[in-house]
Amino acid sequence: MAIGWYPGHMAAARRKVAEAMAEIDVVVEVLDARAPAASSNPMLADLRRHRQRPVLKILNKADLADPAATAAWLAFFEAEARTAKSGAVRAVALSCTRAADVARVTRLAGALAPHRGGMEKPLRLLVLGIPNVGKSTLINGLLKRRAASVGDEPAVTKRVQRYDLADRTVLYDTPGLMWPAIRHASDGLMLAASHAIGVNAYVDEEVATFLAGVLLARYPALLAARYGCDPAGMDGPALIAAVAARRGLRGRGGAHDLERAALVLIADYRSGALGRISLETPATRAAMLAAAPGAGEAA
Ligand SMILES: Nc1nc2c(ncn2[C@@H]2O[C@H](COP(=O)(O)OP(=O)(O)OP(=O)(O)O)[C@@H](O)[C@H]2O)c(=O)[nH]1
Ligand SMILES: [Mg+2]
Repeated sequence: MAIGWYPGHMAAARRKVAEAMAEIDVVVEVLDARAPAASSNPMLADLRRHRQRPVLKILNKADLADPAATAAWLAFFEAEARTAKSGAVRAVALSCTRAADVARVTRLAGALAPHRGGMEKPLRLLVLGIPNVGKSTLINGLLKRRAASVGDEPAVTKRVQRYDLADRTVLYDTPGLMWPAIRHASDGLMLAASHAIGVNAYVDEEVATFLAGVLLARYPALLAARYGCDPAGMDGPALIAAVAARRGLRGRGGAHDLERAALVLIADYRSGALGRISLETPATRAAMLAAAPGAGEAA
């Protein structure tokens, strides 16, 4: 079943974001470094292009992502930026939970709007992205206080909120936004695995089976280290059964509790307990798009 999640507060927030777009200088789009393309909201890209605003793309949670994949994504976005027709694009990998990383953001964003940032013309930044990627964490880091609510679940922020930074910068925090229809099923699964989607909009075992497939293909050594299993020849369901066996997860009648094992696998990915993992690279994405029905995707 394809994953879709577009609750009512998001439709309302989309209108507010469209209004704010008219009054800001730079979009700061927070992406999930573990799935930078899947976490790029095409609806936000359209809003930005409509107003021709420059964008600083932050590949956030870089501490959880595979550094080699992140380097490949930065090169990919840099190449894309050279052909951008809709305002300047810069990409940077950060961890917004780290003060030193956050400290770089104002300067990077300011460089995209060199005419702004004085007493008369404050630099106005609109922080956008899908749910739970760290937008409010970034806002709090910039403000150096806990002004915005933060929490490890999607849709914590429900309204667009303005904050004034002392050094002549205006920040807008926004609710995490999804879009009405996710085009590629694997994108929905990556977003659910990465905790961007409300729990009622997906089935844990489906997400875990997809995640298991990615991990078996790309990170078998991390699986062997964490679960003491030999991943060679396993498929997704077999890995989930192996997790259940390893953790002694049994249901009534003594059978493996695959539902709890699915939750363990997802939690171990989300927390970084499995290691540093990226769910997609520019190469896996290109292969996915080439194989997709009606192949081709607007950049
Ligand atoms: N490991 C890691 N966790 C992070 C990072 N940045 C944010 N987080 C965590 O991600 C979770 C979500 O952070 P928020 O700042 O609430 O995310 P948000 O984008 O504002 O989410 P919504 O308001 O729900 O759209 C929190 O548990 C943060 O601590 C990071 O760089 N690394
Ligand atoms: Mg928030």
